[in-house]
Amino acid sequence: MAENREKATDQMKLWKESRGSQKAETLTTGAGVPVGDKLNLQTAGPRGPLLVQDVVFTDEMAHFDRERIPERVVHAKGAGAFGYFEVTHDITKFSKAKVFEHVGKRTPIAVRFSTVAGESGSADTVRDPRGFAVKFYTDEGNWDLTGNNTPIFFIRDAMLFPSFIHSQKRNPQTHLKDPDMVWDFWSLRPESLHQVSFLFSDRGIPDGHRHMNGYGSHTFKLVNADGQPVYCKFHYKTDQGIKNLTVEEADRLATTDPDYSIRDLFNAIANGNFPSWTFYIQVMTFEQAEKFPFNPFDVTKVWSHKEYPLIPVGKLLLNRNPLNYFAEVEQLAFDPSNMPPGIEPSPDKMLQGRLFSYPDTHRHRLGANYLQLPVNCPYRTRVANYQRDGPMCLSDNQGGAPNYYPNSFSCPETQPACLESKFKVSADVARYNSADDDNVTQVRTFFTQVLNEEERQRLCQNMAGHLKGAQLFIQKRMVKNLMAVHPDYGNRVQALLDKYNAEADKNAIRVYSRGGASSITASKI
Ligand code: HDE
Repeated sequence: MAENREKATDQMKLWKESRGSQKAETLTTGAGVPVGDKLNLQTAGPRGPLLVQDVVFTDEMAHFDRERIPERVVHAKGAGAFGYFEVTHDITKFSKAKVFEHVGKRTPIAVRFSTVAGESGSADTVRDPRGFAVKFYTDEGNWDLTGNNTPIFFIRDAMLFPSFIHSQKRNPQTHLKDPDMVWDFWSLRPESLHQVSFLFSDRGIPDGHRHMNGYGSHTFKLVNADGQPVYCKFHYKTDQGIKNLTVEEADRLATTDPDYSIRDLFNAIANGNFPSWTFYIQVMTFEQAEKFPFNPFDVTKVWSHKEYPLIPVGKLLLNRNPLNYFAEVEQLAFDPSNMPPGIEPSPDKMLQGRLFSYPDTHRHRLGANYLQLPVNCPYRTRVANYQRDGPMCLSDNQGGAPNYYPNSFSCPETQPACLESKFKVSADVARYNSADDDNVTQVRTFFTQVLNEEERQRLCQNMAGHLKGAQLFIQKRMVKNLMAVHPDYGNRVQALLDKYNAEADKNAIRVYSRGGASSITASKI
């Protein structure tokens, strides 16, 4: 059996083999001073006490005490890998970005896949959206397409994001996941219906990270060399084919192999079975956007593929595992505001909110100089600016170059060709309420046309199986929202809830008649 172990399990053995007959390195302190003994404290006599001068010990222990950095506030559990993006189709008429410069051009990429709500030790096979973030190390700086495995999102106004995430994480008192919180928020915000329906469908539990699509989700802008902009969406479709786990299999794996998706990705790449995705865009002109029947910048909705067909662009391929998880995955920092010339944000309120949040969280999590870390630095270009100093400055800090602008002493200059495209805005400043921006039409299409009968059944079962944990008034509000999508959707979920609630009542009666103190009607309050 030991002979047939998978690559991920054999990492230590393979590491040793890779060293061949090389002589063992000299063990040192963090300062590079050779260490004579790494097993025994320096003590006064065999029974102690310990001497403060044992710097071999204090150097080791003090560093150990500081090993953990804050985990990502969302998307904490993840797997990463490296590879390249290759252009297969010319889209220079839409974008001047160097990454799309010519067919055959390859740009190195880093990708991180993740679940959203769980902590960094949580199980991979939970029902949750999956993060699918791609960093392109382009000739004109990094482009981070920080997407998910769904083309849509739960909310359309960034103001709601912290509350939405709180509702999916742990109860502030019990520190437990709380179905009341989850469904209270979702049922109060019907714009989440589309994503919630996707989430409780089969695609809510992908079979590892290789068998799912990725999406930029938001509407972006592409700008060509003549300065002409169009709106666009990004899609990356798995070449491995879509595969999802059944609820039973996912539950089993959550206990037997909670790191299933990390392991699957690592082994596939280690075995030379490199996963790839075909990269497409959808394009919408500004004129089309004006006449569009709904807000084209609403991330809770998709653009019809019939009216806005997928245009092939290239391929993403992953062919290298991280050499060190902490250095290359835990410290990997994505930021939707990293956009090289030719790619710009649309007015999407969610995207605009993200432009602030990501670099802000990185400065907290990794420090002000996080962009100097090897995995984050735009190594295919040279950073030249007027930023200096800060903790953990890893570079030469731009040496003797002037640190103010303008100056008279040879300095990095701006490039007018790289100016953002101009756009007109004329509107009253206000806090616009977008809660009722048609929350049901596309969900109805999803329920009635995208899913087949068996998939609809599983969606309702999965949803009711979770919603049953919420209080009755929340269940009712949610079912009312589903009714607005389609009576069949609402009725099916209600019928299942009735069954579950009756069973719960029966169990409560049993407990009560055995002398349990809790009220039979407690679940109905
Ligand atoms: Fe994120 N999100 N998000 N998100 N998100 C983070 O950044 C945030 C949203 C996504 O593998 C955080 O580095 C706000 C949509 C991925 O490292 C944080 C809003 C989409 C990852 C953050 C959103 C995403 C994150 C947490 C609403 C899909 C993991 C740690 C305005 C299109 C990236 C971090 C990785 C991570 C904020 C909504 C995808 C806090 C404020 C929509 C894949 O900055």
